[in-house]
Amino acid sequence: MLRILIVVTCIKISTLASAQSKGTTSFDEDANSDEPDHPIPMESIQGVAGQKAILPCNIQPRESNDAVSMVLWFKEDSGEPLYSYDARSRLFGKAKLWSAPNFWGHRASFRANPPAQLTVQDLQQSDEGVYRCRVDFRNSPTRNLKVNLTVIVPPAKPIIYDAKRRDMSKLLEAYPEGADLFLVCEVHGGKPRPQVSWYLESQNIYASTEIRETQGPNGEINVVTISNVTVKALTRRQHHAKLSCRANNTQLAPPPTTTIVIELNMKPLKVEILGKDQILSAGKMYDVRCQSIGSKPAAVLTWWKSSKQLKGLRDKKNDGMSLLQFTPTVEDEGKFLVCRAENPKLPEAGIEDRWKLQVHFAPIASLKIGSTLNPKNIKEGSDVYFECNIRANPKLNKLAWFHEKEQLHHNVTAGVVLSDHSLVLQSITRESAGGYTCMAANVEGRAKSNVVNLEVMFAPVCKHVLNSGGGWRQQNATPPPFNMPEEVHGALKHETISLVCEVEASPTNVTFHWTFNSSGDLSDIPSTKYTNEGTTSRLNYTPLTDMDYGVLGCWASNAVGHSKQPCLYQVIAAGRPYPLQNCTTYNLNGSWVRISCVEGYDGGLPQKFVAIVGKRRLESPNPYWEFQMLKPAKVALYAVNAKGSSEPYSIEVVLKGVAKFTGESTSSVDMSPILIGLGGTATGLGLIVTGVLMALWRRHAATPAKPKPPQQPSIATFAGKGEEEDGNPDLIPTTALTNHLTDRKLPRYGSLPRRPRQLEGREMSHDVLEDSDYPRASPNTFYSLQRPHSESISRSIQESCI
Ligand SMILES: *[C@@H]1O[C@H](CO)[C@@H](O)[C@H](O)[C@H]1NC(C)=O
Ligand SMILES: *[C@@H]1O[C@H](CO)[C@@H](O)[C@H](O)[C@H]1NC(C)=O
Ligand SMILES: *[C@@H]1O[C@H](CO)[C@@H](O)[C@H](O)[C@H]1NC(C)=O
Ligand SMILES: *[C@@H]1O[C@H](CO)[C@@H](O)[C@H](O)[C@H]1NC(C)=O
Ligand SMILES: *[C@@H]1O[C@H](CO)[C@@H](O)[C@H](O)[C@H]1NC(C)=O
Ligand SMILES: *[C@@H]1O[C@H](CO)[C@@H](O)[C@H](O)[C@H]1NC(C)=O
Ligand SMILES: *[C@@H]1O[C@H](CO)[C@@H](O)[C@H](O)[C@H]1NC(C)=O
Ligand SMILES: CC(=O)N[C@H]1CO[C@H](CO)[C@@H](O)[C@@H]1O
Repeated sequence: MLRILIVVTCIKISTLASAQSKGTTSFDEDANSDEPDHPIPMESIQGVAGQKAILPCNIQPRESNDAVSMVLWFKEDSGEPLYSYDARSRLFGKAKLWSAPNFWGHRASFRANPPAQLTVQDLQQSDEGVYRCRVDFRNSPTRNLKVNLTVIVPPAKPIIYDAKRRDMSKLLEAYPEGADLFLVCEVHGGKPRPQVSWYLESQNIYASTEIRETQGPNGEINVVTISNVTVKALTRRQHHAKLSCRANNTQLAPPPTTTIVIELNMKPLKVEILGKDQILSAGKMYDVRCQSIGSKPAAVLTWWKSSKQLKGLRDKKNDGMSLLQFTPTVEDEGKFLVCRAENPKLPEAGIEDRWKLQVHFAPIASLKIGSTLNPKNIKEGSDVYFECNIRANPKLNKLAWFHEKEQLHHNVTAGVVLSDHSLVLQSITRESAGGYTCMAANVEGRAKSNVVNLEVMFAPVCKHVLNSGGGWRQQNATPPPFNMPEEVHGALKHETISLVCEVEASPTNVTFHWTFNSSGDLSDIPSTKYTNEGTTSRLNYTPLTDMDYGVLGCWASNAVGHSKQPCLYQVIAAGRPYPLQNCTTYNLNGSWVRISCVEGYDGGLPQKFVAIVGKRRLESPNPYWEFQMLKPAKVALYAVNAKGSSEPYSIEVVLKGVAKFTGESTSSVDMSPILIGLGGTATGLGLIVTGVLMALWRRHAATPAKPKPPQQPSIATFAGKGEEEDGNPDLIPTTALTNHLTDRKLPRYGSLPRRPRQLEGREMSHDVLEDSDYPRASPNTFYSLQRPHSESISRSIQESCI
């Protein structure tokens, strides 16, 4: 209603205005616009298909008192009106509107209010064309106006394909960082043909465009505008950037646009092992972490050590983090622990962080003998050195050397030189042999090396030397320079004694030879006389003449050399001791008895004394006894040495008074069973020998020159016998015996104050039982043992001595 009022007002005003300017307006010419000389003015109008278009038409009358009576719309040159505005009815504002139903129909509507225009809704392509608007006035001539309507058809929504012609709007594919992105945008239709352009975010990027026309199934022509774009070397800044394809063919409507979001796979930017500054201790477990950033999808972290992969634990909370439980070993010192970050989608773009491990550990020492030395050929006197090879971190603060359990100290005078990591031993001795170790220590701990056994080769040395016995010590003298005659062996002529020579040597392959030194003359013993076994040589020696008594030397040699000194054995003429003499007994008090005797010749060897009282056996170093007796009894007294026992001295002990000396020395026959019972070592052979000896004795006894009582052996006896036997070589020279008896020494051999070890060792088994081997007769018999014809006897004596 309001609008109508306004329209009415306007028309009144315009009517007034046109009345005032009547006759002066230029519209006069326009009134005859139908004429060909006056072309009809034309206005160009664009409209977008589907939207509305506004077709202007000036219906203003030229004169104010004039008014529009009718407006008609025509298309092109057609005479049929499409639309009409009929204001011929008097009521202004009640004009009649009509639209050709087979053309615009309801889509068109005319507005008379200035600016007068025809609005066409839902524009269609067929609406395009040149329209004429004819305005009829009441008074003025008719006016014609043209409108050239262009219908713009917007293109279809662009479709973006990738190189494989996959529709990118339906695909979410990630591109590797750095790759070139190639995309195709296809736009169907559009009139006029659209301009297809690409935008990265808001920035236009150049893209080539082409147009293809294809024929549809119904013969229609489809136009496709194609634009290819290449985004070179995608950078991580372009991750999630919007890339759009726009198809623009008009300003009147927003251009159809398709946008995709760039998805990138990005390589890790940084990887870092945390806590690389720490120093590790071998054998301890550490948690080592590695962190990586910048990768999409999250980097896979792997651990490596010397191109060997270690198993790490993936941190579940944080994808870019990995934990390694690492226990370094000694070997890891100086090695690199590597953490590698890799994008599984971009395997070639892995990056690493390296950690040079510093592993501290207790030293590891390994000892070896000097490399220039042949450990199998080290001789006494040579110089050796050992090298202690040490691995340690941190540095050592101590290095010590040990020989067996004993620590070695630097001592140049003792030939022990410690330098750096080596030990030098100068001019080694046998004692240097044994196990060597080095021991190293640092803050992490200490460690001993392996044991290196040093073998020292040395020339043979006698195993038993006098020096160890200490005989010289008792004399408070200086030690002998080397091997003194260690063993004194007594032997009768034709008696074979066994001398055992044992040496220490390295290597133990030893050869022996024996020499005999008599009065400074050295002679070799034929090798048939001795047998060698390992480091032992056994010589069976039988002195035949006086010249055969002397010092035997045993010489040994091995690969290193000869023994410096021989092992010496003194062989002296020796036999069983002489019987005791002048024994007396004293009844001390009650049952206590003392017996003392004068000792006879010891046979050349140390002797001891034995009293047999009933079943008791009383030993004494001196011919002196004190013991208890309950009733009177016979007592047998013997002197004993390594060769055997003397004839017994029998005495009847009477209590309360001085005993009566029976002088019976043959009572040993009665004693014999007792002695057997005591000793138990008599052999059948011994008894047989006894028998043989008895027979021999009888034969001797038959000879006229035997007047001396058997219990009274004397020098004269020996001398007389010696003369009788007429230089019999078996006899000990009188002079020698005299010497024996006078000072109990063998000056010629320097008989020793101590008792030979060998004898001491055998002492206990050596008792008066050997009487069974002993001839029950005078000392003559004793010496007759030395006769050559009694070799078997000699042997049996020897056997019993062993
Ligand atoms: C109408 O306009 C179009 C484009 O704007 C043009 O091509 C055509 O020639 C015009 N028609 C006339 C009759 O001027
Ligand atoms: C665009 O890419 C397509 C498919 O790769 C190709 O066939 C076409 O020739 C390209 N056009 C231009 C103008 O590069
Ligand atoms: C769209 O195209 C028209 C010409 O067809 C041009 O004038 C206009 O600037 C374009 N608009 C855009 C946003 O490209
Ligand atoms: C060095 O060795 C010599 C000989 O073995 C010894 O007498 C001396 O005491 C040693 N010196 C030291 C400092 O041990
Ligand atoms: C040492 O003795 C062994 C066997 O007992 C023998 O094989 C080796 O050859 C000997 N070596 C020497 C140097 O005599
Ligand atoms: C042999 O004995 C004499 C003295 O009895 C001695 O001077 C000499 O050194 C000895 N010879 C050897 C090689 O033992
Ligand atoms: C043993 O006694 C006799 C007679 O009493 C005596 O002549 C002799 O010298 C004594 N013998 C010893 C070695 O004392
Ligand atoms: C009872 C007594 O006087 N006994 C002594 C007898 O003599 C021996 C040896 O002198 C002593 O040992 C006893 O004590």
